[in-house]
Formats: sequence, structure tokens, C-alpha cells
Amino acid sequence: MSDEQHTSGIEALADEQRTFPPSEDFKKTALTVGTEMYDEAAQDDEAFWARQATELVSWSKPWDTVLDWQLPDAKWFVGGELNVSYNCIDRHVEAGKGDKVAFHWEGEPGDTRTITYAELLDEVSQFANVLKGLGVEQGDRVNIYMPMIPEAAVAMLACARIGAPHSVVFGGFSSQSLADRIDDAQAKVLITADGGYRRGEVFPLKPAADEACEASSSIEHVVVVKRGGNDVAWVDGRDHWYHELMEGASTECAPEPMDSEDLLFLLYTSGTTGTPKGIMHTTGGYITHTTFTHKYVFDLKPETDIFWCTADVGWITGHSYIVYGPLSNGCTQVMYEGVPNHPGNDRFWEIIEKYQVSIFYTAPTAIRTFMKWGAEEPAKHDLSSLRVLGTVGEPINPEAWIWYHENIGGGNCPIVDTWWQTETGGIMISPLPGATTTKPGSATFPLPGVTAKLVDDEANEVDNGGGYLTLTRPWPGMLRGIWGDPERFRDTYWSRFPDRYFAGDGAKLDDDGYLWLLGRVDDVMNVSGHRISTTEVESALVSHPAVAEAAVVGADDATTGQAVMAYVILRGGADVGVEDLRSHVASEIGAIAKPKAIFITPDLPKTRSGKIMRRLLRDVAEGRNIGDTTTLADSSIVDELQAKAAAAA
Ligand code: 6R9
Repeated sequence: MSDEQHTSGIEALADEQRTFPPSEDFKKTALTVGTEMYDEAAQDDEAFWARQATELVSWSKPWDTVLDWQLPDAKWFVGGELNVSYNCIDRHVEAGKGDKVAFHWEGEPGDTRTITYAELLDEVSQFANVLKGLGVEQGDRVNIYMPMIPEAAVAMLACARIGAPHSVVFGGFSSQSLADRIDDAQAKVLITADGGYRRGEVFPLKPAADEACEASSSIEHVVVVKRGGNDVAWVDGRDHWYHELMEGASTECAPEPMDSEDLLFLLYTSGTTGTPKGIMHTTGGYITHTTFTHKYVFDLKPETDIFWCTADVGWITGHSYIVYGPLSNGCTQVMYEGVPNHPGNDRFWEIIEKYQVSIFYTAPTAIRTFMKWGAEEPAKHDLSSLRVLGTVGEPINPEAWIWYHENIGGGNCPIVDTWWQTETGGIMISPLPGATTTKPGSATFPLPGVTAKLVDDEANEVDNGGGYLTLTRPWPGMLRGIWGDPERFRDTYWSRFPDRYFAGDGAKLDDDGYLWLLGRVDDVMNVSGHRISTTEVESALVSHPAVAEAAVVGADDATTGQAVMAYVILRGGADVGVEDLRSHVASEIGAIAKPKAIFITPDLPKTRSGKIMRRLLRDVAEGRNIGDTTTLADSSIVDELQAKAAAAA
């Protein structure tokens, strides 16, 4: 990568001076314009969250205690009972909003489906009865492996209705990844589809689901939604068509009252080791956090806004800001199945115009791709319905922020750059669009009720300059643990700095107290907003019979944020092509983890004590000059790698 590209990336954050105060016009109708909520939460954060839980969430039994905090274990709204599917559906129907559209769903080929809250209630209740009929009981885990179709949300909500925690696995993950997650959660039922549409073609899901069932031990039933129309293999007694089971199912299914701390779902995410972690989210705190943040961060007016989050339900963003937060707030959403460039590079802008989307939430990597496609694509469409824009998943470079502001927002939509994680459940650091003066590239300030502090290596708090991002107070949406591994939970998040949650991100505080998130400080890469562990890719590579050793690093990439770069030592006498190794990683983990480049090398740069020097490999991959290599066991290998990298660039 050239120096020029490099300074347009994260380094440019440091020089960014422009500020964007909310317009007078926006402030006229904004939910929050001043600092009242911040002041209230600073006085007493528990009372603040309790007020949100009372005002925004319906409980069948009130709680006794707001917070029970015994580090690292937090319990919120202790003793309270509620049902999340009731909060997301029934209460809106009961309030006379049954005819309101919950989803405008758009299939990639152009087919559409409109689902009202009343229809959603019927379908979710029916599917909840289907699950019960398959023997799913409260507490049983259900795996979901689906394309972006409404049935994915229906399946999640049906699980929530009967108190069966779901574990959604992104449809782009391989059968092996799915099998690992099924086994870890010991799920009884798998819900999938024959296939879905992507880039104008059907991508089959059922074959991977079949392989995963073979490779795992706990699945008793597989429910298959017909979407792609592709041929599928069938295991009699185990496999069932969704539409056939639904035919006979009753639309009456009372929502199960759940304890506030009952498990709502597991969602697996990459950590610094090779094994993904099953992040646990519970009921009362999670729905309070997602409902609150969805309302205030996006300045939501549920009566008039049309909300569109472009994430996949396989990620936390899809859980919190397609399914739970927006439906709990009773708003109308757009849900889209496919890619942004089918049939043309303006598909997103066409959808915004067609459905009059007013709040749009996407990822920086998507914005940088739109920049490449050119401003003439959005210019073909009337985007004047938009009033709030959001980003999530990775730091946004100021250049992309400004492009988004001008070309999508028409220069007058506030941008909310939202920092959060699978583990936090919901948004933690973000502007409030009517109250916060934004700076392009800064996620600005912790939300009311959230306490974030930077610390240095010795755990001293940093008020100005760079440090590690930590959270000092519990928040309602926080993870309650790692499924089956309490020790890893403590080690990963609570042991690096005493009495604090360590997020794994580096950040900087500027002179005005604005937070600038700078990316991961651990062995986790962020590729197009997806978290991928370097160790996981290394394990995938060495599982190939031709590979002796592998080192993987995330290198800066102008479009995807980071790109996976691999250095591989082959076994003596082995001969394998780089393409074969790339495909091997895709089949082990999924296409998102495919290395952009693989360098075959006779050796890897190691310290005298034998540690692979990743920092140096990153420098090589990013085309930087390597300085002092005297601590290296053999420095000639670096010259060789540099020559290879230069040849590949
Ligand atoms: C929601 C989500 C979490 C990691 C996180 C950080 C990065 C997310 C960001 C951001 C800078 C933002 N991240 N939002 N970095 N600015 N606005 O993405 O969850 O997939 O678990 O990833 O993503 O590095 O630690 P998840």
C-alpha cells in the first residue's frame, strides 16, 4: 500500500479538525438536544437504567433489585419477568398497531414481502408451536443458519417466545464452523433453508447444514425453509419443510414469562485463541439496552421513520438492530436479502428511494466500496427521505465519513458512528444526533449510563492521548459469560485490568474529550467489519496436510479495513498451490476468512526465544520499511519476504 493511501486511513484521524453541530432544523424535533440524560445518568446510573426499563419495556412481573454486581457477574432487573417476543410483537398489536408494517422485505431477485405486526404475531406463534411440536423445551438451544429472509427473524422470535435460546450462525460460515457451534451449544434443532440469493445466484445452505449435522452430535430435527428452490438431499424423520409444519400449526401460543436473567441467545464470536466464544446474552437487560439505544441513538420516531440496517442477522448488529431493538420500538423496517451490487451498483439507493428509508445504518467498509463505485450511483436516486445515518463495525476514516455525509446524507443528516461489540449487546459509544457535535472519525462520547475510560499499560487512567478502552461500570446489555467457560470469561475481559472490562480496542482521547477508536489491540482482525481471529486462520492453514507452520496478520486495506495476510511454511517435499490453501481456509471457516494473499516461505521471522514476530510481518504486508531487526534469529528471511510482498503488490 502506498504512503498516500496509508495516511487516508486511520492515521488521518489524528489530524481531523472539522466539526458538525446538529442543525437547528434537526434539533426542532429531536428526542434529545441537551445534556439532561447524561446528567441524570451521571447522578445515578442504576436509577437511569431502571427508568428506561420501566418506560420502554413491558414486564409481566416487576423486578426487586435493579443491579446485582459481583464482579465479573452482573444481574440486571433481578426477580423481574418478561417475554422478549411479547415486547417485540404482541404489545404493539394490543395497542392497535397490528396493521403497521414490521418488515418491508426485499429479495435480491426483486421479489418482495410485506409483513405487518399482526402477521408477524401469527407466524411467530405458529412457529413457536412447531418448535414445541419438535420437542423443544424451555432452555433448549436451537441453531439457526439462514439467508436474510423474514423466516430468520421469525425463528429467533419464536425461540424467544418459548424461552429456547437461539444460536444464529452466519450463513457464510462453513459446515465445519456450524458443526463446532452446534456441538458447543448442544443444540437440538437446526433451522435452515435450501438456499438463498446472492449476486444473482442461489447459494445452497442445506448441503452445509447436512454436513454439519453429520459432523456434530446433538441435532434431532432440521427445519428447512424453501427459498432458493435448489435441489436438496433429505433425511427422512430428521428433515422437515417449514411450510409443511406451519400448515397445521395454531396461531395461538402464549408468550412464556421468562426470568430477567434467563438466557435469550448465544452468539459465537472470534477471540484471540482458535476456538470461538459463545457469548451469552440474557433477557431483561438486553432488551432494555437495545430498545433504549435504538430509540435515542437514531432519534427514532416509530410512527413515521423507516429504519434500514444492512447487517446480516448472523451478526450481533442484526440481532440488536434488525430484530430486537427496532421491533421492540414498534417501528417499520426494510430487510434486504442480497448484495449491494445486484443487479446494479445502485441497489441500496434504489431501495432507500423505493421504501422512503429515513434512518440508514451500515458499515464503513460498505461506504468505502460505494466511494469506489462513484457518487453518480447514489445521485441516480432521490435520497431526500433520509434524516439520520449510522455506521458500525470498525473505525470510519474521515474521508469516508465526509463522502457519506455529502453523497448519501445530502449534507444535512447527522452521522452516528456507533462503537460496540458482540459482548456489549448494544451501542455503547456514539453521538446522540440532536445533542452531539460530531467530528468525522470519532465515535464521540459514551452514551448516558455508560462509563468508558482509557488506561495505559499499568492500568493508570489516561485523560488525554492514547490508551486501552475499558468499561468501569456494568451496563444492562453486557454479556453474562462465555457458554461453558466461566474461566475464559474472567480471563479475557476482567483480568487484564483490575475491576474493569477490557474491550480489546485501542482508543485516543483528544483535547475536547472526544473518543477516537483505533482498532483491536489483540490478535483479532477486523475484515469488512467481521471479527476474525489470526489464530483461527492459522489453525485452518496448518490443518492442511501440506502446511507445516503458518503466521497470519491483518494488514491495513483501503476497502476492507484490514485484509488477512498469511505466511506459510510447507512440509518438506509438499507441493500445493496458494489457491488451494485459500480455498482450504474458506472451507474450514468460511469465505470471509480467506486470506487475500498467502506467501510461501522457507522460514518465518522469529525472536531469539522463538516467537513469531507478527508486528514485523504486518509491516512487511503493509509495505513499510523494516527498521531494526537485530533481535531476529535470522534477518535474511525478512529481506526475502519483503521482496515477495513487493512483487505481489
Ligand atoms: C457491533 C460489532 C466488535 C469490534 C470492536 C471494534 C470494532 C465496532 C466500531 C468499531 C471503531 C466503531 N468496532 N464498531 N471500531 N469504531 N464504530 O461490530 O461487533 O462484530 O463483535 O465487533 O469491532 O474493534 O471491538 P463485533
